[in-house]
Amino acid sequence: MAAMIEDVRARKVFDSRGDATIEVEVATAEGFGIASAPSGASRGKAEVIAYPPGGIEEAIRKVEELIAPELIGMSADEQEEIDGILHELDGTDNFSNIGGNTAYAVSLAVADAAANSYGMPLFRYLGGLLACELPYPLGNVLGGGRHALGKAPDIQEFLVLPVGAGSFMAAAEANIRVHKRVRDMLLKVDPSFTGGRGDEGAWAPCISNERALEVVSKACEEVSCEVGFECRLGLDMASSTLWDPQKQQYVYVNEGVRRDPGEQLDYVLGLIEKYKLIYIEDPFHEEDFESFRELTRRVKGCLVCGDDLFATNERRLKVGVEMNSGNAIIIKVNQVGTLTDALKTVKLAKENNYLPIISHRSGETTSLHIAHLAVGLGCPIIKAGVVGGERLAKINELIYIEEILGDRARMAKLRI
Ligand code: 2PG
Ligand code: MG
Repeated sequence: MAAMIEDVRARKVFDSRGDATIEVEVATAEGFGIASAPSGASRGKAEVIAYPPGGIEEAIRKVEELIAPELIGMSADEQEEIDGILHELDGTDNFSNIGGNTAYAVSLAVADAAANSYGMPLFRYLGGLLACELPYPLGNVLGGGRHALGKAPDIQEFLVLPVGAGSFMAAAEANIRVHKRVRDMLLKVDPSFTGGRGDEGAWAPCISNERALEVVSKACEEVSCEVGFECRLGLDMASSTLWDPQKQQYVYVNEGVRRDPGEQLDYVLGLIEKYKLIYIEDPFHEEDFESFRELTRRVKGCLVCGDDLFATNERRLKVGVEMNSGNAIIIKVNQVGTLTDALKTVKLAKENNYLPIISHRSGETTSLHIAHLAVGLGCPIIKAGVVGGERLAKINELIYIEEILGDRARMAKLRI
């Protein structure tokens, strides 16, 4: 049995913020797999708990003493069973016992090991021979919020989506061009700009939200003309980080503005119209399914995406589907813990015309898995950042996947 699990090990490594994270290695009879967990700075309340009470050390112990003995002797292609065992061993509904990041690293390392044991790239193992569609990269070029310090914008991410690109390579190049153009423009509008960047490699200047929107939208326009296809603007407002539940207001600290839910809706509608936004993520806080529904009803040609709102959780997406809240969903596997859980959410999303967007986290390692998940699971968009080694690891892997798919490679269909 090529994929029979012979050993499972865990260790502490570091992510792009320099924070400790867990890495798991799975050895099989004829291969191996390895995965390390990313981590978020703007985490949703509905996400699973990242680590057990004793932190990473306890997580490592649990992999070696509790999880490894159960998995050894199983086949790494029994993904669903293995993910089920992780749930059983944990015994809670939020992975607070073994840790969601522990579950994530084991689950992904198992999938990685199965693919490797059968001599297949992970995307093909997951998606079969028909998995030939490359995602559009949604790239963070300017940002603030929890991902930066000082007087950077309150809005967490200003993003570019190169919707007209004919190939992944062209799309990646366009995003890099916009990122560079934004820097050149910032040098003119922010005298204090030092070239500082936030956690995901996006520029973090001391300018207002509105000025940032003007800069990025102009950069998108210029680059669109140069490359000959459309690059559009999007935002991740990460609104749960702005929301003050006591006052029932969104607090834009640097801008010095507070907005109640009605004003927030008007503000967001105004931004979508003025800047022709193609994408808006978490425009409202994570419990406000109603405002998501209202916005989705009132806009055309814009993806209204839930990140903290759904937390990659099938149950929460079901609520969204019933209420028509949003039309796109961020998929971050470590928000739910295992690959099987995330697959169920992706399936439900597709059945209900929610566009699934596979996503990195603000704290990343150089793990490549999300590049493979995008193609293997058929996610038409990947949110992976534009520059920085841990971001480009995913982009470069997709360039490689595009190459090995050769003539069969094509860009995903975007129905927006
Ligand atoms: C987000 C992410 C990634 P974090 O809000 O979408 O961009 O941030 O990983 O900090 O949750
Ligand atoms: Mg988000």
